[in-house]
Amino acid sequence: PSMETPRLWTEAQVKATLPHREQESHKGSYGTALLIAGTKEMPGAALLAGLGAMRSGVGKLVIATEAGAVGMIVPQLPEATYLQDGLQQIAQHQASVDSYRAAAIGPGTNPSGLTEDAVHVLLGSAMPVILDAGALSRRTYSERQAPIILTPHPAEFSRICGVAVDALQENRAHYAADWAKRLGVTIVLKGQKTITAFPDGEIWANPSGNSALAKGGTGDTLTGMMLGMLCCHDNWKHAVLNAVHLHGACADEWVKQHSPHTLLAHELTGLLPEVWARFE
Ligand code: B4P
Ligand code: MG
Repeated sequence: PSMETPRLWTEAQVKATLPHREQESHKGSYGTALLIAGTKEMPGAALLAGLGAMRSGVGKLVIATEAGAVGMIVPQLPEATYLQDGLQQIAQHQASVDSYRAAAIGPGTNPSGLTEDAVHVLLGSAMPVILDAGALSRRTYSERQAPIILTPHPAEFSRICGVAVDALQENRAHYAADWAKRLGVTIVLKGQKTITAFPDGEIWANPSGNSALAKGGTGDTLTGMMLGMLCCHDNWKHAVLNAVHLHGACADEWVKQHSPHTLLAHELTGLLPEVWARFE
């Protein structure tokens, strides 16, 4: 296989590409994001992604989740609004997706026919779409103008491309780049030095982050952050790369004072305000 060598998306590049928040702006300027996440059994994933999105520049957030999850999310994220049983509503064309600036689907959801239908509806829209966790399955993608962003960890990527995790990990950049081109999507292959491979062949590695992130929920937080970033950046590639970098930078901030064993995913979004400010 060819040896793609990704460049690092550095702190300097993040600083140069983060968007400004204009004085004259209002919430409409930053769009409404749609997050399809969480079930009654896994409401936390929707909360973590919701916190990530609302801390990452978006104007408004609608969380499409199961009725049973709403009551748990509201006390910790009163700023969001809801589409109850939103997965069904969107999959069955009962709720329109026309008014959103970007969407993410998958954290805390199960792969199912309904999820496939909802993914299909989202891909029929003109907005950037992030597919994570329960929405990552083996499928092909038809040509569309707006970006499709897959955020698999190595086990999920292994299911998509049929290559064993060990072999994948030996040559992460190669496989990410290959499948980004084959599928015509952006692949954010998570883990140590997360690889971001764009369908046009551009490829980057992320220098931030550490083993504190090896814990349930941190991926859901990243998906939310990326969703928010897509809404406040003009350049969608910068949004993806900056989300990955800032997510890792929050974990780096954590280990300055705390053991890497102890991070909780929601604490990443607790740290984000001060970490982000240092990049501005
Ligand atoms: P799932 O049940 O699918 O996990 P999840 O809900 O997706 O968890 P979450 O969303 O919080 O974390 P994610 O990994 O998306 O279970 C995962 C299964 O896959 C498990 O059986 C696990 O063992 C396996 N698996 C996961 N990662 C694997 C790997 N690298 N190799 C082999 N098997 C693996 O997101 C985690 C976030 O933390 C990402 O942003 C990631 O980049 C970051 N991160 C994790 N470890 C890191 C590290 N050591 N250094 C830097 N960043 C790290
Ligand atoms: Mg995950």
